[in-house]
Amino acid sequence: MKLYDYTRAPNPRRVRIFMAEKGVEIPLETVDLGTDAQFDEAFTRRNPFRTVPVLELDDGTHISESIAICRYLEALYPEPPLFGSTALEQALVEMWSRRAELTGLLHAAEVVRNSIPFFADKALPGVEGGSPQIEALIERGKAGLERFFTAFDKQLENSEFVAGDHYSVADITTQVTIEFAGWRKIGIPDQCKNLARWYQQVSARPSAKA
Ligand SMILES: N[C@@H](CCC(=O)N[C@@H](CS)C(=O)NCC(=O)O)C(=O)O
Repeated sequence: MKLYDYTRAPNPRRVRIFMAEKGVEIPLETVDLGTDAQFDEAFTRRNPFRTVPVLELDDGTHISESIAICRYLEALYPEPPLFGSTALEQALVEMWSRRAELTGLLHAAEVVRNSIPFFADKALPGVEGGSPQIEALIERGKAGLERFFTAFDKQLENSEFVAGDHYSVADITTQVTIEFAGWRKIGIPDQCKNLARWYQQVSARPSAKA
């Protein structure tokens, strides 16, 4: 197996953290997004959506989408379970993972991709040219992130981890979302003490270095 990766990018980081939590090592190959290597013909054959991460299997199969890759690794390496164990845990992990992606990561991407000059005309990932930045989306993304911080802070008031008592893939997406928002100096609001406590805790895990 081989993972097509780009160190700075948030989505490949989700998979690297997941691998570190599992204690799984997979060779990494960098796709340099800084020089638009995702648009190369060879990489486009691996993932027509032209995004990283992509997991290449030994039989030549390619799996993209961070959560699909994590699910595959979960099936191969079930311990420790990061998608929940019981039916209820699995449903709660799914619920909070989707909330982290849809109400967190997507808004962070809205802010970052519509404001950094490097993404001018590349505001959508994997789309080569013709996707201009839209200034209004920066404000909409910031408002979305405020709602995300507040909602996740509330959840963490009585819960050690995002989806309950156990660390899970929902924690990983939430952690990476906060890091990504930090690219534009958007931090956890002062009043979100539970979220700050949790963030300190997950950032101290060895997997945070992945
Ligand atoms: N939904 C995809 C998103 C993948 C994605 O957007 N990856 C970014 C890096 S974080 C990318 O490859 N961007 C390519 C580009 O900017 O053109 C996933 O979960 O893996």
